[in-house]
Amino acid sequence: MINRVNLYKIFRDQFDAHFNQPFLISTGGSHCSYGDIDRLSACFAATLKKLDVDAGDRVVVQVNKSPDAVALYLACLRIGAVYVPLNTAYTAAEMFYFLGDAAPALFVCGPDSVVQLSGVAMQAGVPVTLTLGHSQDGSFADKAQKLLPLDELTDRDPNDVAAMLYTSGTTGRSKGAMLTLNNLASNAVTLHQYWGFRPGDVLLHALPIFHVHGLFVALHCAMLNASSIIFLPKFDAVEVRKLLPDATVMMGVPTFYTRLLDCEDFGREQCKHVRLFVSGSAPLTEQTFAEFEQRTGQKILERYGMTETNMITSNPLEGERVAGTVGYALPGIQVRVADETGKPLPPNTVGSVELKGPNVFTGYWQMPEKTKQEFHGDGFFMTGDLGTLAEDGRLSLVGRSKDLIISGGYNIYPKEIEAIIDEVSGVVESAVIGIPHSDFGESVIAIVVPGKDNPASVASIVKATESQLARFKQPRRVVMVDELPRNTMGKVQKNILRDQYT
Ligand code: MLC
Ligand code: AMP
Repeated sequence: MINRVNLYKIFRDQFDAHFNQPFLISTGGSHCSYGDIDRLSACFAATLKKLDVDAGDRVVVQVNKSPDAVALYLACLRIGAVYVPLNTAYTAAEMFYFLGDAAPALFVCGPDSVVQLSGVAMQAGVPVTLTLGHSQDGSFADKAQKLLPLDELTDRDPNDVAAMLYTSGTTGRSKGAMLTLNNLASNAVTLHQYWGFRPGDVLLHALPIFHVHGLFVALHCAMLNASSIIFLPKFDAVEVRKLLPDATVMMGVPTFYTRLLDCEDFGREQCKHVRLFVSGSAPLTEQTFAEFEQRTGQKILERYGMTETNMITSNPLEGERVAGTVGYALPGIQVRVADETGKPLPPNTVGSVELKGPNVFTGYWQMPEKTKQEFHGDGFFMTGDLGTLAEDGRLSLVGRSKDLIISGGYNIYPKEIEAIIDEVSGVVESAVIGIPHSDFGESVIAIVVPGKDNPASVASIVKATESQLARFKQPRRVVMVDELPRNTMGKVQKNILRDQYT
């Protein structure tokens, strides 16, 4: 018989002897302790129940980073609801898709967007929309204040879904990756141990909490360790430099590290108490790794993960951290580099990176066919990344078979942007590519073929992308050309475009 569990309880069991310990320390120095978050999340759990949210129901959340937002996540875990966080940069058009697809029992948004988004949510069939904070006008937190905390935790099957995170795809349609309690718990426990979390660790947290990196990797490790978190609303190099001396661990995307290196006075002094800098979500260049070591004396630990799988590989805590590699398969996870049939390739041969383990998601929400396509018959999940495995099992990523741009750690799927540009009157076709960018790693540009009669203008294309896409996805340049380069099969040769426009 499978033992039923509650994910919140797994974390609370580790921090309940530390209720007085500061949990989330805000920039001004005020903090919310582990005891405070326990009470607040219990009140939020009561509010969810009062709003008829049950175990298995989805709760879509698009709010700024705050202790209340963390409490709402934990409240969902308490009652077994499925937490669905969304990037705060998404436009109303994007939100309409997510809300319609996720069909949540509740949508929680920010006060600035509620006027616009409550209409969108209603159109998408969402029964209840609320803001989160204490607005004195019936927000989620206001409702919570009037209720007694709900201490009872709802046990669930470890294979039940705990969270759903949207990830775009080669089809251009975002897919909800369903992550189970076991996916999240197993990865959290593994990372906590692998990265040697210890008493007294303080985490500097400047990542957004709507993605795997900031929400699961960072928060879960800290909670399992009853660690304090210096909780910044967003990454700001000046602020981070100021607060780093109080931290022992920082996690970030490569842009965090290049931005710190851009600060002339950044160096050993600010990092003297930090024992671990982790980088992931996008490739860390060998140059950044080397410069960081030279300036601070610290080797950044690079790890590799994905929304569908949480963390897959990591450079070692104690052994050699090699620039340009993402390290070894984490304990309990099998990683292989294979050909298209799933047959493992000899060491140092480029192939498809695939994996199997307790961390691998259970499927895409309401897309069983799509889910099936991403797995081999033997259960290995195809990441869409290309890599090589060295004899000793060290993985290096060398590219991607999926058409994906990663900008500042955000994934951008060209197909989604091309579909919008192709709809503009006077456009024949388009190709969206990523070109190297010193700050974001990659930057989006669109190459467009206008029609001969009544050709589209750059302004009309910019207008269309502005109204429909989050700012980070909008092309930073639109280039008009007569035709796109194609191979003999008629496929657009994006590699030629990348070379030409880099
Ligand atoms: C912001 N902008 C971006 C952007 N972030 N544009 C492209 N790519 C991005 N990532 C836009 C802003 O809207 C703004 O538009 C302009 O770029 C400049 O903004 P900025 O002030 O420089 O950006 P900032 O707000 O500082 O944000 C940059 C950032 C942020 C790198 C700090 O994007 C960030 O926190 N990224 C982390 C993403 C992350 O957590 N990824 C993990 C995914 S999980 P305008 O209008 O001013 O031009 C995953 C799995 C795994 O991948 O392995 O972890
Ligand atoms: P996401 O779908 O947002 O979770 O992004 C996952 C993708 O980010 C992976 O498939 C990789 O392409 C990329 N990624 C994550 N970590 C790294 C890393 N350390 N180096 C290179 N790419 C990475």
